[in-house]
Amino acid sequence: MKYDLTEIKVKAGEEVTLTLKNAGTMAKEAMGHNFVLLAQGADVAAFATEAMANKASDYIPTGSKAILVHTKLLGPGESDTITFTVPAGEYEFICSFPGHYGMMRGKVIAE
Ligand SMILES: [Cu+2]
Repeated sequence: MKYDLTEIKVKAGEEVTLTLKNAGTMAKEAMGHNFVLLAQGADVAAFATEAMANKASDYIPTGSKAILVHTKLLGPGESDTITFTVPAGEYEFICSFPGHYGMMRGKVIAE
């Protein structure tokens, strides 16, 4: 239960393509994973708590201002590709599946 990268360096202002693949074998309901990139200054713990209450939308609180971009919630062997562009700075990312963000988190560093 971890990302293979915990620090992702990107170029500020340039489009980034990111693919998340769930290399696990457990069912999505028990061990789904996603990648949620949070706005600068977002309260990670508060966001994760809010996300936990949003099972119906795969733990993505719809309309949350804390979310810059996110992948789908992935089951074993599934993958999803997203693109995003961010200004220079550091951005935290987490997996918003309940109980995962303590282990599954990292930073996107744009420079
Ligand atoms: Cu996860």
